[in-house]
Amino acid sequence: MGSSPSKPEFVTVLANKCVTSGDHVILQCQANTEDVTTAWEKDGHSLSCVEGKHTVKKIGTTCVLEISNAQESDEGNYTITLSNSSGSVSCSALVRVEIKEWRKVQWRQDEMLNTLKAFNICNEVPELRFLLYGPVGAGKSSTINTIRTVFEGRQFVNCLAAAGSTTSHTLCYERFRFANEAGSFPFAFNDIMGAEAEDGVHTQDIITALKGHMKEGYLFNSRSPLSESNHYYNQNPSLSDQMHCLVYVISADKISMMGNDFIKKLKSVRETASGMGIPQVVFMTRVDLACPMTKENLQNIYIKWGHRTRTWLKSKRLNL
Ligand SMILES: Nc1nc2c(ncn2[C@@H]2O[C@H](COP(=O)(O)OP(=O)(O)OP(=O)(O)O)[C@@H](O)[C@H]2O)c(=O)[nH]1
Ligand SMILES: [Mg+2]
Repeated sequence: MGSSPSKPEFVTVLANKCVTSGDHVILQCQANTEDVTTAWEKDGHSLSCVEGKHTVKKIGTTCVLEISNAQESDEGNYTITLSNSSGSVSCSALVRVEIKEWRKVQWRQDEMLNTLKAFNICNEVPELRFLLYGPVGAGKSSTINTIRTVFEGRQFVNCLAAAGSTTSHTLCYERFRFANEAGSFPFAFNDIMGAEAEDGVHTQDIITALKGHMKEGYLFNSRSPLSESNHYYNQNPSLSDQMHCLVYVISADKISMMGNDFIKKLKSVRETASGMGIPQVVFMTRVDLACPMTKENLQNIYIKWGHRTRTWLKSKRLNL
């Protein structure tokens, strides 16, 4: 009768890897005996080896998985199980794939801020107007607070920002202007109720505001849009009542949870704004809550989250 093989054990285990897209990844460990079979898993499922992508090897007691040309889809938790008739043992490692930075950013604010502070506007409109639009709790009010803090050079928390809630904290149409000792800046930001599938701001109200028909102080009603007979309806808006830029405020940590109803609303608003020739930008908030890399350093935004968000927007045919 032959003796049983030694129970499998690890002499060395798999190590976590953090690589850049395109890199060749080698995961390897060493067993205490050659008399083992190996099985690899990714994220709890048996690894489907793809030709030209994965290479599994066992050389003596060394067990290797090679992943060529690493891409974001190769990220995950890889597990190897060593087995023989005496038992089995597993160990795992995380593979993280960083996307190469796709946008170079000038992180110092001074130059941009000085240019904006010195910005002179023509006589036809006294200020450029920005309308903020996005889901409930996306950070619209906080964005206005932040811009005001940057312009006025002191912490500002007037434009109320709410802690996590499913209904909008901002209920009233308001305009925020900024000023410092030297005078006021020719920019004004309009805060509105969050857009949600049912209880949020009515899409028609966004269009009304874009066209300059909505007067400040109007209390949003998600069930019926502002009517032409309402006191807050401006019948003859001038160029300075209209919006000059539409800012989509989107929270990075909730972007994948945005429902199709909201996407439909967003598309309809976007079509109107584009038809009016209004420039549109996306302002991404809460990026610190989106992934550990941005929490650690916000400057990682254009490595990972910016890329994911751009890909997501493209998948929804929203190339903003
Ligand atoms: N961690 C983190 N929290 C943020 C950020 N921006 C906003 N928040 C928080 O998110 C919550 C919602 O922010 P608000 O500014 O009230 O969002 P809103 O879009 O105005 O929300 P409604 O008016 O209710 O539609 C608040 O608790 C903010 O403090 C951010 O960049 N990082
Ligand atoms: Mg708000």
